[in-house]
Amino acid sequence: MTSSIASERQALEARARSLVLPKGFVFGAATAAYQIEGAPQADGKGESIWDRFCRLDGVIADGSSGDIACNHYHLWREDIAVMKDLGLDAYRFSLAWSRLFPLGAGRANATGFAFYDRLIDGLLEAGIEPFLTLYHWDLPQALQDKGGWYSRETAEHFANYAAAAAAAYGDRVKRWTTLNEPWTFCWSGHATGEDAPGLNDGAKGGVSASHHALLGHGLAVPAIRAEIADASVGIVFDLNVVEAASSDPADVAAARRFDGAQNRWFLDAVFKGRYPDDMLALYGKLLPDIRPQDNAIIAAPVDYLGVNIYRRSVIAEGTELAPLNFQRIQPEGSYSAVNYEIWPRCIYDILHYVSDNYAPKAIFISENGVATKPETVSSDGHVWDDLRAKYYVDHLEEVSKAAGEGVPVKGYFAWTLTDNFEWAYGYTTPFGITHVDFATQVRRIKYSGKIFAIIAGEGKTLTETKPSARLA
Ligand code: IFM
Repeated sequence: MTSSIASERQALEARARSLVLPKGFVFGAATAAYQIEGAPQADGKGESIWDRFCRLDGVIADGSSGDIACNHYHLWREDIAVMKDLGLDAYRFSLAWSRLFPLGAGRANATGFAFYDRLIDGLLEAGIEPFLTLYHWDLPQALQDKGGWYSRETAEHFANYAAAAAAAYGDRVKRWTTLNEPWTFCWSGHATGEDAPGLNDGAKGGVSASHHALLGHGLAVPAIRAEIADASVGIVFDLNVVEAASSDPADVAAARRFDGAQNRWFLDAVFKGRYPDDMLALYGKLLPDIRPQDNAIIAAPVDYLGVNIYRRSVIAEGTELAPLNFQRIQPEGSYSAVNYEIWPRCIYDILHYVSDNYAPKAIFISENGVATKPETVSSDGHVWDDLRAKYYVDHLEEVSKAAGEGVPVKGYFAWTLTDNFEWAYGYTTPFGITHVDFATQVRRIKYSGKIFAIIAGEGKTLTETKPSARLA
């Protein structure tokens, strides 16, 4: 190692040690069932839309699937040991709906329920708080066969599944997230077909799926509360900081439409009880059947908002996804392996955007992280992912700044605990703070994980939150 690399690392570690965050701030890492569990048919699990989608030719960059992934279904104890080594306060994971209800509704699968019992008990024994997500994209295929998120019945089945999960785990799990990233699973799955179920139905598909998914969320919130009196229930959106590429009115209007589709559509529905008027007018005939009671159902009060933030979107007028009609402009800068601009300020801006416009009671950064090309273990036995290590410190400094200004940000989850199956990218763009050798399933904490452990453990200075001049 050259002396300049050594001194850069020392400087980064010093920055990690001097981060200031509010008292009680939660540090965790996040995962999703299909991306890590493997064992798609074990112990009575039913087929999910991702099990089916990955069988199609050419949809996954390296032709892979989540069939084995991190084999977390069998190696969950090893993963809890990694979390302990990282000093995590919390672990955000999702349930595979089709492990609990192989057909999505009806017959429950006791062995599927038992798997998450073991995982939750293991986390609690290790002193790690479970943050449970009900839906991270793996709809039971049997429900897809009946219309999936185009059908109102899927929303009702989702609420029943939420109630059953809450009844089973609510004595030990208090933090519940209904949906993870409806924008992505609705639009990439139904408008462009890049993700499961692979439907290419344009904006009509994205809008219809998103309304029924939000309806499912709204029905699930009271269903969870009915089972768990002290539950803290929220939803996770993938939000973008949206900027117009120029002051040309056409670009400004395109940026507004993009912000409307990705951010305001979801935030307005949950926090203001109605979809934004400009987007209702824009979607017009593409809208599904939105019934009079739906707005109130979707706006069931939540205890927190989870924000997944990966990038800013600089938008110009274009031809993508009519009637959104936009194109992405790539400003000069550095980009991750999935071509997202690395721009730490986005996390500060998005925290203010949601806090200033929607005033959620609490906000968690429920995912933030960076993809690289596949990494190798160096001769000294380490995985030196300096870019990712710096990414975390840079982004957490922005979180610290927003928290210091009074934004009620209560925690931060790294995406992701271990390298895993990155959807259409397969295993070509790892995001983990822990390296996985997929041939041997050996886990090895990367340099970024060591930096994260400094922050999560010994490093952070916790302060009482100061009221914000900006928010007062
Ligand atoms: O891997 C995904 C995750 O499933 C949802 N949020 C974005 C991550 C990185 O692309």
